[in-house]
Amino acid sequence: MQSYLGGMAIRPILEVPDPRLKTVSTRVETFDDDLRTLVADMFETMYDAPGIGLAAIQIGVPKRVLVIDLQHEGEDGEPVRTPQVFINPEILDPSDEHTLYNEGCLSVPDQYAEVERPSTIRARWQDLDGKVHEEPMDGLMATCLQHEMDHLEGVLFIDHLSRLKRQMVLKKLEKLRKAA
Ligand code: GNR
Ligand code: NI
Repeated sequence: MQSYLGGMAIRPILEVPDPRLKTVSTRVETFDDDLRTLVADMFETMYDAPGIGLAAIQIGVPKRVLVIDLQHEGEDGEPVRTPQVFINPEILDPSDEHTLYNEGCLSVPDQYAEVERPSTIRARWQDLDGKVHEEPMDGLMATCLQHEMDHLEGVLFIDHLSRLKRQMVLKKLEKLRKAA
């Protein structure tokens, strides 16, 4: 018989300047029920936020696990969910061509800035069963996957900005928090 697994949970999202966001996450070696619970919690936390991606370290778990859902509109105008899990992801063949995207991050709430990244990549990753996948990616998916992979190295989108711009973003965030 199936035992009670504890259900999914929305977990608190770490925000700057939490030092845990600078952790380099470690590879997943065991594809077990604990991993499935972590991924379920990550989806619930991401949808609740709401965001289009989440790295495990953003909920304080230093493992190389990402979830992404770019969610598109269906025929009836209702959002259609397209949940995707990336375990131990790698980026291959980043294009020489770069694109700018106005990025945000749940760990740097309500702040946005243009970040330049390779326009297209190939991604390789494992799923919840440990099976390896490889696919080309472009557009928002390429941008989002690179943003999430940065989290696994302890890097935030503001780390791609000039010192001046980064300080401006952090000052604005501080001001918003004081006003709240
Ligand atoms: O919700 C998010 N939106 C977003 C917009 C542009 C580029 C990247 C992202 S990811 C972000 C969620 C998040 O912080 N993931 O780590
Ligand atoms: Ni982020």
